[in-house]
Amino acid sequence: MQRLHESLIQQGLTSELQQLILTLAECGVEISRLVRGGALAGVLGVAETENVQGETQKKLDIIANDLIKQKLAANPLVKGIASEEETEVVAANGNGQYLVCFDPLDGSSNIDINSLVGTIFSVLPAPEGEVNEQAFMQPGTRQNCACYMLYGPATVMAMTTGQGTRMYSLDPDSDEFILVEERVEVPAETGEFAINMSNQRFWQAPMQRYIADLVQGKEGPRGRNFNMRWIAAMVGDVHRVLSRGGLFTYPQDTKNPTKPFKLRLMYEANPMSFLVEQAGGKASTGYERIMEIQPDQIHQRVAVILGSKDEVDTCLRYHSEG
Ligand code: AFP
Ligand code: FBP
Repeated sequence: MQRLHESLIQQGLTSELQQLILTLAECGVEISRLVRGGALAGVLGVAETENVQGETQKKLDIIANDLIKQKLAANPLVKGIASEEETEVVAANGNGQYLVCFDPLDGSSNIDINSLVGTIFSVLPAPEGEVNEQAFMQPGTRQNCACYMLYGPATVMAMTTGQGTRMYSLDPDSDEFILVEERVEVPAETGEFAINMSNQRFWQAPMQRYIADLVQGKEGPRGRNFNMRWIAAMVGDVHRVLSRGGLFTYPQDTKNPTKPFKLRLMYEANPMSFLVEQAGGKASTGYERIMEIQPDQIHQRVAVILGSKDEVDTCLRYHSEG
């Protein structure tokens, strides 16, 4: 049985990166506790509404955001942070070596139905000079570490520093993450896909054709049946992909003409792409590798197609055909 800190030492990471990852893990342990507490912990409900005691309730995503901000700011290695819940990037410690981007509670609409949610982190090297949005404008290939915590029947953490993807499970007795899979491998082939089918009429032509062929199953050009799953929390869907393969996509759509993409590059698409690629999978927008995108805004959104390599390649073939 290997504990997280032992596994970080075994990977030969610098003591700084080890320390930072331990701080990220601590955030996961505390948010896990809050999620498990549910209504009893007073964390459900709408921000700024009053609970039965007349106290102001905060939504769990705001509580999780504040908790992570405090923990990261208290770690001298962190120079700046960017969160889904913060409009601007936040400066932390002037001499820090790392920038941390995060989604404090991914899939937060699931919280009120007691379903899967998680936290996603992406760690970048901090450049010299001031912490401003420009400092974060680095492609995903520059990430030092990516990880997510999934608060499900068990709390798990997937983590990569570029030496494969490892899976840990939280021991509820000791509150420690224990290594459960040293080398996660996403099978190249799959019979499972994940997409929000209710957006079908808004997709572009290549995705329309690709999904239509999957849904035809044995009788269609693919010649076999496919199963569909949708958790409505990217952490849950990506965790399934890492566990047993699959293709997950949130493609471009025209549902909201001012918002053609849903998922965020810096703290959703990039870290998940790093985790999936390090497990032998693939991640693309349909036209380019996600991790090679040069960002120009901290909250920018992208199309995401990721998962089992051969299936992603098949989907990309539909895109290359126009
Ligand atoms: P099990 O009894 O085998 O768990 O199946 C029940 C169930 O999981 C149900 O809870 C779901 O709504 C449904 O099956 C999912 O079915 P699909 O596999 O067709 O999505
Ligand atoms: P939020 O950042 O608002 O939580 O949106 C992200 C997300 O929840 C993803 O985790 C998930 O894949 C997707 O949105 C679900 O979208 P939909 O509401 O279309 O099912």
